[in-house]
Amino acid sequence: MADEKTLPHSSGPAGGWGSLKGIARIFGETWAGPQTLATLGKLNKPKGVMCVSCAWPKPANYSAFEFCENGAKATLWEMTSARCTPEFWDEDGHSVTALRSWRDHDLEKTGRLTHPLRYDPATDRYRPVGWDKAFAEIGAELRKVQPDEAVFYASGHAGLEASYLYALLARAFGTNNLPQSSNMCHETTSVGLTKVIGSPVGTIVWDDLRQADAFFFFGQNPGTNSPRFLHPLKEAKDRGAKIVTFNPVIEQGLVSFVDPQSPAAMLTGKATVISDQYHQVRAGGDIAALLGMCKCVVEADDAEKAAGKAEVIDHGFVAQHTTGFDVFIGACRGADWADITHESGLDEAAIRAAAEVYMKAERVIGVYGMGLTQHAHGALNIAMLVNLLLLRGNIGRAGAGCCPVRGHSNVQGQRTVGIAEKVHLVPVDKLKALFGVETPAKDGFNIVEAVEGLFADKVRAFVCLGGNLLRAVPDQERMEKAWAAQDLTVMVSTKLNRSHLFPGKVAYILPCLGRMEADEQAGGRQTVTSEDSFSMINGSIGNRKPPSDMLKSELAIVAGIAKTALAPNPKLTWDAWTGDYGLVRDLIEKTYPDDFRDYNKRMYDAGGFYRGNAAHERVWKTESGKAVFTTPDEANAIGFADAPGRYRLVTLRSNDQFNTTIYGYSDRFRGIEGTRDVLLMNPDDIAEAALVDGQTVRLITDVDDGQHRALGGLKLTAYKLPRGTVASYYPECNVLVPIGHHDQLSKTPASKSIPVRIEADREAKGA
Ligand SMILES: Nc1nc2c(c(=O)[nH]1)N[C@H]1C(S)=C(S)[C@@H](COP(=O)(O)OP(=O)(O)OC[C@H]3O[C@@H](n4cnc5c(=O)[nH]c(N)nc54)[C@H](O)[C@@H]3O)O[C@H]1N2
Ligand SMILES: Nc1nc2c(c(=O)[nH]1)N[C@H]1C(S)=C(S)[C@@H](COP(=O)(O)OP(=O)(O)OC[C@H]3O[C@@H](n4cnc5c(=O)[nH]c(N)nc54)[C@H](O)[C@@H]3O)O[C@H]1N2
Ligand SMILES: [Mo]
Repeated sequence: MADEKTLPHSSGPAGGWGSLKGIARIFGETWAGPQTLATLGKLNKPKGVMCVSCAWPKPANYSAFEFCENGAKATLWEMTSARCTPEFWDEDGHSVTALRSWRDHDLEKTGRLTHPLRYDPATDRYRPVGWDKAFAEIGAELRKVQPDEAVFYASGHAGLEASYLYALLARAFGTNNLPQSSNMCHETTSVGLTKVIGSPVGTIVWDDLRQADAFFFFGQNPGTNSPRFLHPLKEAKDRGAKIVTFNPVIEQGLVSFVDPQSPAAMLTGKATVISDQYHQVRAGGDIAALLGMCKCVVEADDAEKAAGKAEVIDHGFVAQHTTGFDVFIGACRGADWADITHESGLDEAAIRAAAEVYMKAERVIGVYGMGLTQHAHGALNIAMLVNLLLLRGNIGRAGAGCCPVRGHSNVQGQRTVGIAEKVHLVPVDKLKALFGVETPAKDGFNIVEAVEGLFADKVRAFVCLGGNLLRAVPDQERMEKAWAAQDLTVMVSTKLNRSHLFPGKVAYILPCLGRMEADEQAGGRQTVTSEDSFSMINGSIGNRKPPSDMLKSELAIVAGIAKTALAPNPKLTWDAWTGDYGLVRDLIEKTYPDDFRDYNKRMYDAGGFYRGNAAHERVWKTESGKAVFTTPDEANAIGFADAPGRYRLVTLRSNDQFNTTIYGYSDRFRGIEGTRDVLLMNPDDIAEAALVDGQTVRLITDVDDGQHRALGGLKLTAYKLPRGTVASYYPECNVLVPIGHHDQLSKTPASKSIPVRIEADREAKGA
């Protein structure tokens, strides 16, 4: 192994002064104005604004500044003083085709969109258009296609009110084609976790964090993606809890943290060590690592019982609450350490050490993210983590449970209120009774099916409530061609992005208010609500002056489209709903009475109100009515065979991005500065492949399906990674992901292990 000191590394702990510098740089670049500080001060507090970044919960006992480095960046990025006005399209070099060579960062940096825009094929530019004209044409175009030829996508951002109406619009139009960003993300949880514990969402709440004795992190990166999580983790460490991490990449937020809200810590620079153990598992190796840990628990239980001592497995819980136990522990006993260590890339002692922490802890929380969900056998990854938790009854009791950390600020909530492609998730009878709307009997498309539908010419119209779908999905190059062949594309957006640059035959960009902005309607200033990772519902009131007086709220845009696309129905009172979102909340409460009791009254409760979760109460809404032990039928999660020269590519988020929104080129926690065009690789792998650190390489997808997928211009960078695992950034790598490479159960694209080959890139500049 090369000298570790020469490898890129973090410039310091997570949080600390580095995070303040990160915020200050975006502040300088966007010049969001001095009022910004007042807005930041209101973030995530009752009657304030709920952060537009991630879905991490808001504590009831909030501190003076209840935001993090990346929440502040997202806020400043949205509040930028830059404007992308209609004049932008008059400038030289600003044709739609020319803009395709722009970087994601530069497209969004043009600022907030100010006017509704219609694509003009004659000049290859977008031109301003009035709202009424836009709605009239969008409605007319939608009515020309068959209901199932239209798709209504949502990125997990819009509030519960707009989302509920969006789902209603699609169903009244005649389709369940309601894919959502979570189809690329935690769909594995929605399907996989439901299969084993009957819950599509996490089971823990804020109090559980305070009581847990140990946290096990699998493939979730709090330092970058949910930084406010670091505060309860620091508190946990201060009271002696243990943290064990499994991740192929050393992520600084899981190594150490300086609380930027603590003057003492900031002045002394005293960092809290986060992970007591850090295991660099191979990409896709968690099934084996978890099997090894379970094996240790089963063996320890056998030994203690033989010695007449207390049991290690919670047999009372297992007997009362679970199925599949006997077969599963048989598989644990029979598992071979040579296989476990080969597949996980970890040695036996490391796995035994992790199991020791697990067995000593009274209350354990299992945390996970994209490192488990975005694999060909992602659902099995989740089932294996659940196996470990179930062995000692670590679900549905105080201080214990399963914690999938969700993505967008309302991604979970959109699913709760009906943005779902599967009919069995829809309260069909309620929609009929309330609106006379018949839900179509056929399941709609998820993302993978919608993309396949585009390739097969079965999708003719696409409406996007937020997001940057063309940049986020697999097989990006094929997708761009298919996308532009549609009859209609409609994007409800705040900023310009690559998805706008492949307009359909009729194409609109509809600019909307951000959550920070005052949303004034006939009934006065409106509140929107969202649901976080702990199933808490919070109200959010924007107070900033909108960047243009031409903007409409997301809800008003949904209503505008509905009024022209749907046949008149006196029960669909779009204007009244637009005037008063409280009426929409009443409808949500009527549709989902158990979840949203006293919705309008409780939405400003400190920390939000709890929607409840059956698994949290040990009620298992699975087929058998029990929690399920799953015996693994796969040795790893990758879904392809290993072969010489074939690597497992992990696609990463940097600390300077929110999904396809690229704030800048500083991934300071990983020591990568000034570029995103890198391929991280173990130094011994570099040597074995006869490559050289620093040279320019090209990745080729190693799948034999008749498609050629390649990405060049990447600077090879020696990095501390497990052998055979390489890493590069998302979304740049999406040209490499085959649409058919996804979780077997949920169809979540397998973005965390893509089979690739690596070649020297002789075409690249400077190669
Ligand atoms: N600032 C910021 N915040 C965000 C986002 C953002 O882009 N920027 N995105 C939001 C969204 S939509 C989401 S879904 C979440 C995503 O948040 P996360 O779930 O944290 O997602 P990633 O950063 O993609 O990947 C998580 C980790 O998985 C690890 N990993 C990769 N493969 C494996 C594996 O096989 N096993 C294990 N154990 N680990 C593996 C990676 O090294 C990485 O550290 O964050 C949300 N919050
Ligand atoms: N290879 C690879 N691919 C991935 C992933 C990965 O880890 N690796 N992660 C996947 C995941 S987890 C996700 S969630 C998807 C993300 O996919 P998307 O959700 O589709 O993408 P975002 O980048 O979040 O969308 C950014 C755009 O949203 C718009 N926007 C921002 N704020 C608002 C708002 O308030 N309202 C509206 N209407 N629009 C707004 C802006 O125009 C901005 O350009 O990508 C997935 N793709
Ligand atoms: Mo996500």
